[in-house]
Amino acid sequence: MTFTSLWGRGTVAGLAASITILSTVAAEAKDWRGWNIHVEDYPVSHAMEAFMAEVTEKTGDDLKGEVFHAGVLGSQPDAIEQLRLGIIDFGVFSLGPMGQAVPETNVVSLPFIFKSVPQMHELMDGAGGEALAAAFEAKGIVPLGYYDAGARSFYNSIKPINSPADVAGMKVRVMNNDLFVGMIESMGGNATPMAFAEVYQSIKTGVVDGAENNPPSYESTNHFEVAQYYSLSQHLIIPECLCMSKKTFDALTPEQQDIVKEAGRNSTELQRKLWEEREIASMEVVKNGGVEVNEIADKSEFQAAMAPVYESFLADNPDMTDLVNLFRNAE
Ligand code: BDP
Repeated sequence: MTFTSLWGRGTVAGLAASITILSTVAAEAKDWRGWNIHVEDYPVSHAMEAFMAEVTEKTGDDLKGEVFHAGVLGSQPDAIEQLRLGIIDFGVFSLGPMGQAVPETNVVSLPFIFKSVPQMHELMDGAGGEALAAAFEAKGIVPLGYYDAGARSFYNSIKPINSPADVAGMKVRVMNNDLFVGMIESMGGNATPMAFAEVYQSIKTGVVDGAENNPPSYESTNHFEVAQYYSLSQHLIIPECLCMSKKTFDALTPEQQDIVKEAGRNSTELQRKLWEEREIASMEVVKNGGVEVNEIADKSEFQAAMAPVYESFLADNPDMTDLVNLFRNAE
């Protein structure tokens, strides 16, 4: 007996075979898609690869996936939405742009909220991370660990920045989040929210005068070639999360979930080690590349100038006062 199927004419036996093949494919877990904005040779990238490899190995190849580096799966705000929908299964996200999707995470994007990077780790591994967990979950995101992203400082193509007055009149690129626009405006600068991938050209062509980032990102993107003044204001210490889509996570067995959590912890530990090494290496690269680096020993002028960012944030989000205080008042 013959019949016409979607695939053309065939036999009943052939149809049965096709159905078997289709159902076998459907029963197998789909390959995970990992989103990463950074180039392949970067602490985040190596740690994400290690995470996926550990999960695959410990689940006996049941869970497999690929990390897509260099933002090829889309910009960060888009990728966060895709993570929530389960189109992207995991990724490493700065909590800067995360604030648009999970507003509570905005507290870590307040300038100078952390006293130091070690304090950031302590808080995110403990009370701070716990306080944000439910907010993430409500938005369909499961944080598995907090990576290091050091401290962000200003760089530009015009002059060294020593005080907030030096930022006045400058066109500064910021990540997508109104908080950062407010931060630049509080110093009299003009903020331009823009995707990471567009910053190099924008500085080169004078669309913006500069931006702000940590040493590894300043170096790995070659922004230092077009913005040769790096002023160590260290105004933002923003953690990054290794995050999974709740859709993907919830579909796992309890054993698989444990493996994923453990791999998340291990990859976080690895990333923090790689980060320390890369920060030092990146500073060497930019200095050798002709960058003029200036320290800003006393940051109190910057702290004072950015105080209005807190005021307007608390005025807009009175319900987050306790959360802000939890971070701000921590020792
Ligand atoms: C880097 C972060 C990355 C951000 C980028 C930016 O690791 O997630 O997208 O800064 O400035 O430090 O956009």
